[in-house]
Amino acid sequence: MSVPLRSGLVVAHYGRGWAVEDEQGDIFLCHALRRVPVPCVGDRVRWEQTDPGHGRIVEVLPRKTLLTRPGRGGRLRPVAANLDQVLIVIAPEPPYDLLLVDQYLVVCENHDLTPLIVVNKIDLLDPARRQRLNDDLAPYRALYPVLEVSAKTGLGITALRDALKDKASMFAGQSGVGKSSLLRTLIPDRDVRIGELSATTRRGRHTTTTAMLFHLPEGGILIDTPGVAVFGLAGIDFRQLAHGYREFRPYIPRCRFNDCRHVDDLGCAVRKAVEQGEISQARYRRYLKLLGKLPEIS
Ligand SMILES: Nc1nc2c(ncn2[C@@H]2O[C@H](COP(=O)(O)OP(=O)(O)OP(=O)(O)O)[C@@H](O)[C@H]2O)c(=O)[nH]1
Ligand SMILES: [Mg+2]
Ligand SMILES: [Zn+2]
Repeated sequence: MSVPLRSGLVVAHYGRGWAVEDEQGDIFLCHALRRVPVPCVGDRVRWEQTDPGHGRIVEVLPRKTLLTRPGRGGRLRPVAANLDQVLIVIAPEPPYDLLLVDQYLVVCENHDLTPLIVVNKIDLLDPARRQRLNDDLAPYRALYPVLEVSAKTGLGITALRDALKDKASMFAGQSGVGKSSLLRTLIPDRDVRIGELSATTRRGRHTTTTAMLFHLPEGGILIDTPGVAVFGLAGIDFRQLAHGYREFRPYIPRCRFNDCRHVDDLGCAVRKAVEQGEISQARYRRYLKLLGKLPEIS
């Protein structure tokens, strides 16, 4: 006798299993049939119960978007599915790395994900740091929403809440920028504790060790991730890299050669725009650095 399949949402991934939430909000620890694509957080699945609290995923429903990262043997591993937007979190402490920010932005631009830049720990800004932050972020403010917040004082949290409402969002950013702290200001305490309990491992107490999905009280979902460069530039070629620098786009069709890499190529309109101050030099320098990191043949 076959058991009817149930609908579920993958809310976490542990070593060998996935936590699947059913329509009542109950969680089941599941494994996946070998023939299904490797599930990830945010996946809508069809599954069947095998034992109390346990089950097996038999189908992963088609994904609206899929974020991947490099895995073992050069293969891409799924990170999160069905996202609308990525919140790239930086803070005055630990010092931010704009190359990493650009890398996240390039990935978002090439995966149909809306990026938002969130500057947390704004309470730590003294006038000198404020000046530096403003200078650094000027090219970004012209391209993307930038939200300034403090998980500690609550500053800017209402605007953040509004930006998340009814969307599927994920945090990305270095360890220690305050992603989990922000999550705690947005989600009822009870839900966060349950999530953390089920993610308990032998590693650091506060550091997030696995991507985990939470429901926002106002509607929408938010995925907290561990603070590592989760996506890298896997699967991005030089054209996608340039496309990921949004401000380059109007110039790219005007380059003389259609395989222009915008370095020292003859008749490069992007480079000319940099020289004429129409494109930020700092962003262009970071583009060159990331270009240098791509595999030779791309
Ligand atoms: N001053 C200040 N400290 C903050 C703020 N937000 C978080 N912190 C502190 O920053 C530290 C790291 O916060 P977490 O929320 O664990 O950072 P995370 O980004 O989740 O780190 P990982 O899970 O390792 O990726 C903690 O000691 C927090 O108390 C803030 O707005 N202001
Ligand atoms: Mg965390
Ligand atoms: Zn060019």
